[in-house]
Amino acid sequence: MKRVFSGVQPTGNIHLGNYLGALRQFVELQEEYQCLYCIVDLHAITVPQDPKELRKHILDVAALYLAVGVDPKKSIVFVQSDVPGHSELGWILTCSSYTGELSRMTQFKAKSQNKASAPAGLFTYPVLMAADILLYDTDVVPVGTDQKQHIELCRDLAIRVNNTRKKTFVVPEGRYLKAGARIMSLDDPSKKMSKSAENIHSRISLLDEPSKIKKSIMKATTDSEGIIRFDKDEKPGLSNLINIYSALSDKTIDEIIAMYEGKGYGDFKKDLVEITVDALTPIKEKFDEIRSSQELIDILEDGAEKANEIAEKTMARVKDNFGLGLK
Ligand code: AQP
Repeated sequence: MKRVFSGVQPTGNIHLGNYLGALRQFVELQEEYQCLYCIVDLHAITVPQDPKELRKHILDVAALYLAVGVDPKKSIVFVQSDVPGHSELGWILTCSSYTGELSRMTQFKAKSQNKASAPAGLFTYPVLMAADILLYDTDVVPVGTDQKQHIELCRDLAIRVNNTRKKTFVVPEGRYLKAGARIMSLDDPSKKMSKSAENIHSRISLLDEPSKIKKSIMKATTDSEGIIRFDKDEKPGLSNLINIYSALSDKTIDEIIAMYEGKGYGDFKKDLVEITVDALTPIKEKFDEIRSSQELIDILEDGAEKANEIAEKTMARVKDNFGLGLK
């Protein structure tokens, strides 16, 4: 059975971008692949985190995985720092990477912008992400298109090591959905929707109350033309909302535009609020059921054990091919 790996940082509550770009694929893929879904807490500490908040977010993200439909009987759900192989392989791959290629990563550039000095972890973050993926001989990585450059780096590292040593890694492929692959911020559609953006109305979190969803959508930046049409360059705000509408309703963009011919942005936004609330209400209900249960902890402990079993096999092969340790 081919293998899938993906992860989400526990840096806040999962938003529509994470859901539509990545999580919906998680659920779909577990029917066909052996899936490992990770809460990547080591990535979260590339920027300062309050320890109590971080623990809370780890459990929130884990509960949200289950609430959107990840099934622990089919998929391995675990926390990254519970598997030492991630850090170990991260270091080994750091030694196979170049500072030039890492300094070209757009996410590093964006996150270190306007900082006198950026944390080194932010710089090496894509290498740890490559380690996460390669540790499990992953074939497919379901992510949003914002991660394309990191997936390319992961492939380059795998190919580089395979070409300079014995074949060590499976070279993975990224998997990107058409609708939802890149959801933009509601207040500034030139930026991607993000958990850590300051303005809470820039995003819709999966756990938002209906009144907050309504406020965020009704406030969302559009334009003054007043005609509902899809044009990412001329009308980025409205096009982003149409994209969200399409991803949540399974209607095509053309169908949506035809439905709103002659109607105003107000009508469109009101319907989008309803569609969003309808889609997120069952997720929130399931989340509330699971979040404080012992079952959640048991699932994560069991997941870490299974993930470790796979990781240890890969690490034995990697160490052997690199000549590390005594055997
Ligand atoms: N706006 C987005 N549209 C589509 N997909 C997205 N993803 C993130 N933002 C969007 C996808 O969600 C998965 C998990 O992302 P992550 O939490 O590991 O990190 P991120 O991409 O850095 O997400 P955020 O929300 O922007 O977090 P912060 O603010 O903490 O940096 C990935 O598959 C990603 O592609």
